[in-house]
Amino acid sequence: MAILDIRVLGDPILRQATTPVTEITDELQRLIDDMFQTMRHARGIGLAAPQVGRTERIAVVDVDDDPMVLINPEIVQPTSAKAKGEEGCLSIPDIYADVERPKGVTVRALDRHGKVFEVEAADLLARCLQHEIDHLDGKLFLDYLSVLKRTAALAKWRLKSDDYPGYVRRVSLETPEELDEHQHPEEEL
Ligand code: GNR
Ligand code: NI
Repeated sequence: MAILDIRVLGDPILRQATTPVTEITDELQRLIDDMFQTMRHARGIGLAAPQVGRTERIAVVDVDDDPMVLINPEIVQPTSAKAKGEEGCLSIPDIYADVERPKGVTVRALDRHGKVFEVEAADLLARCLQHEIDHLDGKLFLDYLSVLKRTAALAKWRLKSDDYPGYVRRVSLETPEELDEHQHPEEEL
């Protein structure tokens, strides 16, 4: 297994739509294992393939110790009820903001064996699933912010982005302290 480099805001791969998976190869199984290892090392609750430089429509999530592989996921039904909650992204370290989204979603996907499943989720899991599916469509949580808040977030990011030459975040080299830093939201945008 391997801890993969994480692409950060500015890398064009984060804005590309992904390609649906047609065959689950051994190589994809290894990618999935590496994505879990990378997500855990970086202390994230989800990770989408473009964040590790891949264009396949694959994401992993782990909310409340329930690891889930999502291949070709789609939202089949959002709830009409909305909820606001704080989001961060491993590809935009140290930037946090409130995002309003459907409070619940039903997602259909293939598991790592290619078997179709549906998951009905609410609250944090629903938020995480929507965040990951957005990544697979080239979308980032910043896209939901008001112009004012997005501008503030981008100004803050511009200062941090010097730490990630080539839009690469080498999480394998980050110390536990540095990783924890990214877990502590500072001021609200
Ligand atoms: O670790 C993460 N936490 C998180 C918090 C609120 C909403 C979404 C997320 S996903 C994020 C990891 C990540 O960037 N996944 O793409
Ligand atoms: Ni993200």
